[in-house]
Amino acid sequence: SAVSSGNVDLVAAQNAPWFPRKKSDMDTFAEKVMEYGDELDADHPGFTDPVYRERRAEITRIAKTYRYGQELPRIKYTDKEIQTWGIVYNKLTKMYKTHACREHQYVLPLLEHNCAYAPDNIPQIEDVSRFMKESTGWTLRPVMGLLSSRDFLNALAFRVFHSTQYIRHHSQPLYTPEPDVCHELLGHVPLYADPDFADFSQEIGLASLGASDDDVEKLATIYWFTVEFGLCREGDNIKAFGAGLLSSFGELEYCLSDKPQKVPFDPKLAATQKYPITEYQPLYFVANSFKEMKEQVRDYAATHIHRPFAVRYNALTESVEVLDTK
Ligand code: NLE
Ligand code: FE2
Repeated sequence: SAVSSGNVDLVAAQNAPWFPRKKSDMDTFAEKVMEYGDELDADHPGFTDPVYRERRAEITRIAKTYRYGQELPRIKYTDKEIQTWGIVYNKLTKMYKTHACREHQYVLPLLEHNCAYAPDNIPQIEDVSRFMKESTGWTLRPVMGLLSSRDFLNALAFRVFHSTQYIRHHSQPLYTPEPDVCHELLGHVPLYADPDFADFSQEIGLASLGASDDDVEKLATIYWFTVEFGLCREGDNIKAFGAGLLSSFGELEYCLSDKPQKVPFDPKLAATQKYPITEYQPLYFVANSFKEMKEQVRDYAATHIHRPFAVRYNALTESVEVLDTK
């Protein structure tokens, strides 16, 4: 079978939706951010606060001009922003002891030690990205807001995670429907230092390259029920590993209570499960382990995602190779 990388196109891949082949290709995502949905607009606590809106605009302008290879932008956070972070940080770190999966609990002290995670300091994504790179080869890229599912998932194939840098509105530290710096740094980042979780996430990304819109939506839904809102088994207990849970002290409490429904993780079921985006989840999937989850998603992709070509990531060249399977 033929292999191509970089800009060389194989016939089989020519009719598939475009996808990045190398890390700098993701520069094209920088300005393609989706607007907030109407739903988020109406709900957003900062929507009527002009000071907050101006600050958000300032931070997102910085993300817009970032290009691959540059140092990640450092933000000088205000006292008010640091205060919001502190409230979230103190509440969450207390709850992690009983509610977070063991991998998350293992990594957080390392982040405190290496990346200045603290109640009175919002860590800088440049420092965090360096730590991740040394742990598992993952890196961060700044992003203005929500990317399309396709762009966001495609980046995962390269072990690249898009991170916002602004913070939630101070009036609602408990829960926000949007990603913010608390969500990225406290929810997502610790898990990306875990080797099995790191592999698992990249599997979703690789499956999304050149996939149909319908398949991308299914993969995004699997991502939602694992990376964002996943629970996992630990002996006789259930713990949270989803970033949306680990960054919301409201939902973190709720998800392990007996209010929501919990079912064993099955990618085929998760792929088409409906879910709300602006309130606590009524249903969670419970995985057995990150290793098993990785196998499950790999099998799902092999049997349910139809592409006339295969892809593999070459970590030496940091590019995606396309293999002709015809
Ligand atoms: N609900 C989460 C939080 O409050 O941190 C954010 C979820 C983003 C998908
Ligand atoms: Fe997220």
